[in-house]
Amino acid sequence: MFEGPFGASIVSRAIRDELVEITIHQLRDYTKDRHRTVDDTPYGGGAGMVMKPAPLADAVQDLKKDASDSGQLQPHVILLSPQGRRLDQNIAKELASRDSLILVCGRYEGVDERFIEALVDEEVSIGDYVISGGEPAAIVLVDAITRLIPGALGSVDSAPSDSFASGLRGKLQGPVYTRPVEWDGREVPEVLLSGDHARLEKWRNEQSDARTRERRPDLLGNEDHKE
Ligand code: 4GY
Repeated sequence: MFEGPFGASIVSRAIRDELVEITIHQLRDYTKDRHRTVDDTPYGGGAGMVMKPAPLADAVQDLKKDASDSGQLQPHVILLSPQGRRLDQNIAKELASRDSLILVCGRYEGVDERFIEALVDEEVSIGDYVISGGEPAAIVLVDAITRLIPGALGSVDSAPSDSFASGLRGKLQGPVYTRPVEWDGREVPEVLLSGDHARLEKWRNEQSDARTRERRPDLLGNEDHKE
């Protein structure tokens, strides 16, 4: 599941350039029984299966020990789950500032609560919907974090929200256009061709405001995006 997303574009370049290091671990490698069991039926009944605490705990403890043995800081342990703190750009920034993370991906109906209590530092959600496992959520989180690591974005990929001058500061981006100047009877707004920098900046800001008011009024009037 990770090969594609981590093998392409910004994340793969960041790995190549040693700006990030990502290792994948198979939970079944931390089981001790012949069938490599990672799940079991829920106590109290109910549909589906629950992830056993021991393989998860052994995996996390093993990775923490690796960190200690190599003189690194203790990793911050995150479980991707809909019960977590909702991911936004501020949380991505906060996590990007950490030395290392262990992202735990659950499956089935859930993860035994005792593992969460004992070893998970926080739960993070990528949104209010259910997906079949934590892996796609981990991929989203890794992408959001990697983009924030200095040097990870090439000159072609810009970081508008990093710039105070032209940054979006918690608002939506307005419309963008490229060539040709007329397509399918539709024209590029004249201001973009004018070369008038002050007018352009003002227009972009107005477009951004209007779109945010219309589509995401919840983003206006909260200061959460400010540093
Ligand atoms: N939404 N945000 C999410 C998710 C799958 C059962 C725990 C989400 O982050 N993760 O839906 N994850 C569940 C599946 C075990 C993870």
